This record gives sequence, C-alpha cells and structure tokens, in this order.
Amino acid sequence: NTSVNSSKKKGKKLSLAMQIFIALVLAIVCGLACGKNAGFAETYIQPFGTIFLNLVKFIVGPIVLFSIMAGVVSMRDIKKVGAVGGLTLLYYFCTTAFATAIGLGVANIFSGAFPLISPKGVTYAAQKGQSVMDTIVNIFPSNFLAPITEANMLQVIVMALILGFAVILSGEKAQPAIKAIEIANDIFMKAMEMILKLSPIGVFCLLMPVVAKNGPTIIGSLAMVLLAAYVAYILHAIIVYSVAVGTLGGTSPIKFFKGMMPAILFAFSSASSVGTLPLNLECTKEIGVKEEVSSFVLPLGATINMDGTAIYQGVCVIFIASCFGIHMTPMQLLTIVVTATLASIGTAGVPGAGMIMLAMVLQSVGLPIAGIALVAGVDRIFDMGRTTVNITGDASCAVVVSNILKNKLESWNSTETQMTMHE
Ligand code: DAS
Repeated sequence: NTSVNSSKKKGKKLSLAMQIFIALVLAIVCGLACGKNAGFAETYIQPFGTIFLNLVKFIVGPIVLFSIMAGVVSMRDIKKVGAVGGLTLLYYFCTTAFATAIGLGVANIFSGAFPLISPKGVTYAAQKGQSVMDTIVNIFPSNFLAPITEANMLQVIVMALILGFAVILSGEKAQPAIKAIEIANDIFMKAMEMILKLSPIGVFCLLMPVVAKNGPTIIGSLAMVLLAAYVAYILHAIIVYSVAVGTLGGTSPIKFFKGMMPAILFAFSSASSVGTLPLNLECTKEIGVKEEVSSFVLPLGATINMDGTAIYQGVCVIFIASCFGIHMTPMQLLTIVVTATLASIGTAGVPGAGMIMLAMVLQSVGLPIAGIALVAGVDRIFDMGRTTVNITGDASCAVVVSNILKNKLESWNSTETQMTMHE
C-alpha cells in the first residue's frame, strides 16, 4: 500500500512539474498567438497573475519568521552544539554570500545579451540613495508587528533570530514553545505548498501577457538567463565545494561528488531539499561524515542554507533590472548580496520557494515585484539547478564540520560515556 501511495504521491508531484511546464508552453504559444491585441491579455489574464503574486507575498512573512525560528530552536542544547552550530552558521553564511557574488558576477557578464523590454505597465520606483548606516539601522525592527505587516523581510529575519535564541535560553520551560514553533512552521509550509499548487495558473497568467506584449524577443532572453544561472551554479559547486572538502574536509572532491551523486540526481528531479534530506544523510554517511554532525547540519541546511537559491536571486535581479533598463549601483549590489543571503536563509526546502523569496530581494532594491513575471514561467528549470546546489552545499558543510571537530567530538563523547558509566 505504502509503495502504491508513494508512487501515486510521486506521480502527483511530477504532474505538478508537468503542469507548470505545460502552462509555460501554453503561455508562450497563446502570448505569441495574441499578436497585436495584447490588451485582452492585460485586462482579463494579468489580474489572475497578480492574485497569485499577492498570495505569494501574503505567505512570505510567516514562512520566513517560523522557518528561521524552527531552524534556531533546533539547536536545543547550546553548550554541545555551540561549536557545531557556530561553525555551521559561519560556513553557511560565507558560502551563501560568495554564491550571491558569483551569481551577480556571471549575470553582469551575460547582461549584454539580456533584452531591454521595459514593460510600459510597470513603473520603477527609484530606490532613493540609502547610506550604509541607514541600511544597517533599517535592518532592525522598531515595532513587533510592522516587519510582518510591511513585509520587511530583513527585519523579520532579525525578529526570528532574537525570538529563536530567547526560546532556547528559556531552558526546559520553553519546551511547549519549541513544539508550537515547529507546528506553526509546518502549518505555514502547508499553506505555502497549497499556494504553490496554483503555480501553473499563476505562471500562465503572469507570462502570457508578457509574451503578448513583448513578442518573440522575450523567449531568446529566457534561454540566456537560464544559461547564466546554470554557469553560476556549476562554477560555485565545482570551485567552492571542491576547495572546501579538499582542504578543510580532508576528503577528495572526486570521492565527494561521486558519493553525493544519488542525492544530487534526486534533488535535480524533485527540486526539493527537504525531500532529498533522507538521501543526503545516507550519502554523507557513506562519505564518512559523523552521524551526530550530519543529523544536525543537514536538516538545518535544508532549512536555512540555500547557495543555489542565492545564485538564482542574484542572476534574476540583474536580469529583471536590465529588462527595465536599470543599472544597479555598487550599494544596491551590496544590498542584493545581503538580502539574497538572508532571503535564502528564509527559503523553505520545497519546490518553488525561491521564487517567493525573489519578491523580497526585488523589493530591497526598489525593483517592481511584477518583474517576477519575466522569470516565473521557467522557474522549475531554475529550481532543479538551484536545489541541487543547495543540498550539495549542505553536504559539503557536514564534511568540513565533521572533519574539523573530529577530535573534539570524540573527547566530548568519551567524557559523556565515562560520566554515564560513573552514574
Ligand atoms: N526548491 C527549493 C529547495 O528545495 C529551493 C528554491 O526554491 O529556491 O531547496
């Protein structure tokens, strides 16, 4: 029974992917067929795309708040996991920031091939120049509800970190709070999955009017932005993870990628970090990672470490900006690195989640969220690649942390064993 149900479920999951692909093809065909009367598409189709985007924006706040709080409270015993948690978070933050920089760099190289379509219907509210200090001050919330009501994601992330650590520091009496956070996180994930089930309709209604208005030029440019993203994905994975596991992880990169292949292939086809978690735990164990490290690092990584998503957001922001003829200032590029890194922390490990967070990155540099319409149609193709990078990054962290703390963990464990025997 379970195998029949799981294959049915797997079939349903794949059919969602097929639905999105069919919606993409239909949007392009209908958009091109619309020809000159794009007005119909804008009046009667576009609003449904706007509704889908509104639902995306509606769910993004609680998703970020509870997925990060759940990730933080999962570090229950601060003393023992302090070293693992600190090292893990440092590794995740550095590799994700580096990934965003690679995404921005590659996208800027490709930007000459991106089209200038500047859709008339979308106005660009120029981001008034914020000083570095303003940017830093504005990251911290001054009101408990405003970050959620104003969808200020950087402030939501700070809120989640403060509340998460407050729960841990409250000790045993906070157990019910930890349970409540985990339940709330599950509920909002379910709500997000419900919204993502509308993706085929949303994709069609977002992309079709854009194709109708801009004609065939838009198709060529999508191939270019996908190529830019995959070049950045591969560069990041090969360079960063090979160097990390080869130097800090004490493991040959060939052995690492070979051992990780089953998880990599599953992530590419499922586009879900969470779905790949069991296989990731299996593969890292085969490579020689200590289970007590991988069982902490991988679930945390599937929640908050998304290098591939950070690359995707960096590439798409540059693509959308150049489509509107907008050039990012160095300050805005820095803001994108910070926001995309933080956004990837809040991205859930399920298909399509990264597109939801793209809205936040666009908002952070004053770009119109409707720009998502330009890349929404091929999000699944983006997602397969970025999820693969996400889980590979998590595994590389497990290899590095396990190797660096090898001796410390052994001495901790032997002390614990002696104490237990003594009792
Ligand atoms: N699909 C998500 C994951 O599972 C990544 C994303 O959507 O950005 O990691």
